[in-house]
Amino acid sequence: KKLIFSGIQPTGTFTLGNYIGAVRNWGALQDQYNCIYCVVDMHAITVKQEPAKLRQNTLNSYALLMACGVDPQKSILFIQSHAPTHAELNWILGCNTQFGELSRMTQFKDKSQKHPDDINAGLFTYPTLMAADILAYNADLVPVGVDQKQHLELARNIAQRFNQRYGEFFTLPEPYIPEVGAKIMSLQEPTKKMSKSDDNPNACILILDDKDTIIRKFKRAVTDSEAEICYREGKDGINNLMTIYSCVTGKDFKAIESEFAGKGYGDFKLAVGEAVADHLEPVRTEFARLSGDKAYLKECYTEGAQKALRYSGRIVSKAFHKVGFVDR
Ligand code: AQP
Repeated sequence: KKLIFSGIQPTGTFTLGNYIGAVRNWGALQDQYNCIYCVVDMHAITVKQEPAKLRQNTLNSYALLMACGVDPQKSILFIQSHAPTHAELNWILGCNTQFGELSRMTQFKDKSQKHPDDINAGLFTYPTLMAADILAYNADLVPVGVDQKQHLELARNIAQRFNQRYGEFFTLPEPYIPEVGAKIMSLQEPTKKMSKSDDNPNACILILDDKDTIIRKFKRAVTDSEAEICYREGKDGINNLMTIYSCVTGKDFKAIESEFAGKGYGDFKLAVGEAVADHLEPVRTEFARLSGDKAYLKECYTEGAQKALRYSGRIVSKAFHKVGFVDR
């Protein structure tokens, strides 16, 4: 079986973008692949976090992944900082990454523009830690949204460089990007991706939003001045709503176009809102149940960390040996 690795930052509640582009696929892949998933708290501190909130968000994200279908009995599900192997391998990989490569990363450029008062070294080397997350397990496939494609390509380049320098060792990971929904856009600025850290609360649907909130946000979604519901270049707002509707109902664009032929944007937005809210209802219910059971969650993440450490420990020790460190 091929090995899958992916992670998500505990920077807040997941958005509908995180859910459709990445997380909901994680559960679906468990039967076909060996899966390792983690809450990447170390990545989260590349932008300022309030400690108590980060801890809470990390535990909530862990429970939320389970509520979205990740089963800790089938997959290894853990918290990144619990496996120090990631930080250890990060150092080795950082020494095999060029300053120029990191400077070209669009996420670094975007985030340093957004936080000009805190362009820290961790933000700059974020992609080497992400490469370490993946390479520490020699993962074959990495399910991500389109925005992470560039980081994944860098991870492949770093792995390749290491292999050339020290001999074949790391597997070159492939991105696993969904055909529809790999980039869900902001409801307020549909040319920008939907993001957890958007300042405008109407721009993103959080997967724990209640039904009324979800419907209200969709009603306010920015569209265009036409009146036709169809998927066409230039209709960014409608295209995004159609993508979302398609992802939660399974209907294709043709079917959606005929369903709403002759109807107005108001009707369509309401239908999308209701479909999303109904789709997310079981996630909200399961999250409420799980987050109340702290002891069980702790048992799951402790066991997850042990398995992750055992797995990555073997690979990282070999990488240390390859670069010429004395065996411990
Ligand atoms: N809008 C999106 N559409 C599809 N996929 C998305 N992902 C993120 N936004 C969208 C995918 O979700 C996974 C986890 O993302 P992350 O939390 O690790 O980092 P991110 O990409 O930085 O997500 P956010 O929501 O934009 O968070 P902030 O605002 O904190 O930076 C990834 O696989 C990502 O591709």
